[in-house]
Amino acid sequence: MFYKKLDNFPKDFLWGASSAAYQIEGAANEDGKGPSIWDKYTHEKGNTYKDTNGDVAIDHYHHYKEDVELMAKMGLKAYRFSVAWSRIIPDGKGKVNPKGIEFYHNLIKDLRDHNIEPVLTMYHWDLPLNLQEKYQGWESRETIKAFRKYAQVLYREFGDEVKYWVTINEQNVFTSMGYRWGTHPPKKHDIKAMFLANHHVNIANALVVKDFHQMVPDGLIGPSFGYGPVYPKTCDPNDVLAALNAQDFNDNWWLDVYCRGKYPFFTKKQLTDLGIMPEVTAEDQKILEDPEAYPDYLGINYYHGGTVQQNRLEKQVDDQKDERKFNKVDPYLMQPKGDKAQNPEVPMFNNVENQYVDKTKWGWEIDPTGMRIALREIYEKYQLPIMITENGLGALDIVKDGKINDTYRINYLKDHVKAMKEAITDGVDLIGYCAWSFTDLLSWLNGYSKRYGFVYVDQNDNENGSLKRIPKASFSWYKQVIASDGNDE
Ligand code: BGP
Repeated sequence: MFYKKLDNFPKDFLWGASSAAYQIEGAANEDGKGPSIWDKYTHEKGNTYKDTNGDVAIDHYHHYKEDVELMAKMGLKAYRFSVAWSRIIPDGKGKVNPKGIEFYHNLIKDLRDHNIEPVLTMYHWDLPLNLQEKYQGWESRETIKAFRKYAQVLYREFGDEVKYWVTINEQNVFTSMGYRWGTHPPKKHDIKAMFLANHHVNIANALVVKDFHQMVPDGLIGPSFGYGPVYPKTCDPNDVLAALNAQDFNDNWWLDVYCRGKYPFFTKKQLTDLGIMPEVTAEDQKILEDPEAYPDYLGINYYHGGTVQQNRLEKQVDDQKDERKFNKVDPYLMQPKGDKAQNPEVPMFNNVENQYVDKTKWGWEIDPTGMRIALREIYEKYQLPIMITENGLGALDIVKDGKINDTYRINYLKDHVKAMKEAITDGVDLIGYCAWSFTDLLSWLNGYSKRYGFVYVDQNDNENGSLKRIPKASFSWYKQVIASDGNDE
């Protein structure tokens, strides 16, 4: 901080909170919903912590009215949720399921009735299973077609009711975890497949953004990207160069494509030399570079950054397979192992610990200044309004005398709210903040014990909780933040 006085948050700032369909809805087989790749994956033994799954989750499908009621009580201005593709089109590409459409109409209406701005994510990882089984999911261009059709259904149905749209959640995370690290479906260990799938997601993203601009001219659309700034371990120019490499490989690789329609030259050259760069046809390039396919704003999920050094590991990279499994080491900090083409970043940079920041119980760095740095970097590069679409603390919460006194979460969020205020004072065009998460929910790989919510939900790793909702201390704190437009944190 170097200002004596910070600017205020804008009056119309979207103070919000987030969720994702698979993590909250439950009702996995109800009202015509088809299975998704996550329904299958979580039912295979050993894939998730204590084999937890989203069959019931926190049963938001049946409790959504109560949940929206709580949002209204908190004074929430925006709520980010995702639509389950296989609720809308059960097999991913065929008939539309009216019951699925109805559910989201009801939810959106309820939000609007309570003056809560819906922020709709179209894809938060739960690909319809049929598309995976029939076409190998994102490895096939058939999935691009299916996604485009699905997006058009959403635009037609909800285009009048929803202004803020998110195309794809954390493309960097689900492609790496799914195709490279084998910890998400489709559980592959094939980096070439990862970059191919990723390229197809890029094309799908560009096409649906362009369609959106035609079909929902008054709306705003963008991806939600999991961004982390990269720090060099020392000022040794070789470490600084490693940080530049890592930023290109971890961040620009996605954001440059979304916002400029081009893969950044450095990483592209490395992947091409290793024979793992996907083919980009002239038609693809045209789709990506069409300014109508550029986002209107950027959704940024910020948890923390990373620190790197020049390569010193080439020969001694540990096998972290077991640790990776339940995400104790977080997805951004995976250390590669094995052959070169499968691990292109090894010569470019090595991930190391940052001695200046604390960590959560799950090993995630706590770095609010990194959020300010992220906002500055992104805004400087792409000059687009930014919405923080996720940020929060995963912790074990204890209920004592019917209350949850989560001061650690309040402190975490307070520091991040301050970092946003500093970024706004720096001049960043920040339009909203959706904390992760509104209620407690299913953590993809960590079950129900790693909690993020403002609202405690009595659900557990045996999946037999009462589902009772209890606002935590952080609920009252955030309510006050919102009521004071962020000036009283
Ligand atoms: C992000 C995802 C969210 C959420 C969050 C916390 O990557 O977009 O869906 O899960 O991380 O992650 P976790 O539940 O693993 O702690």
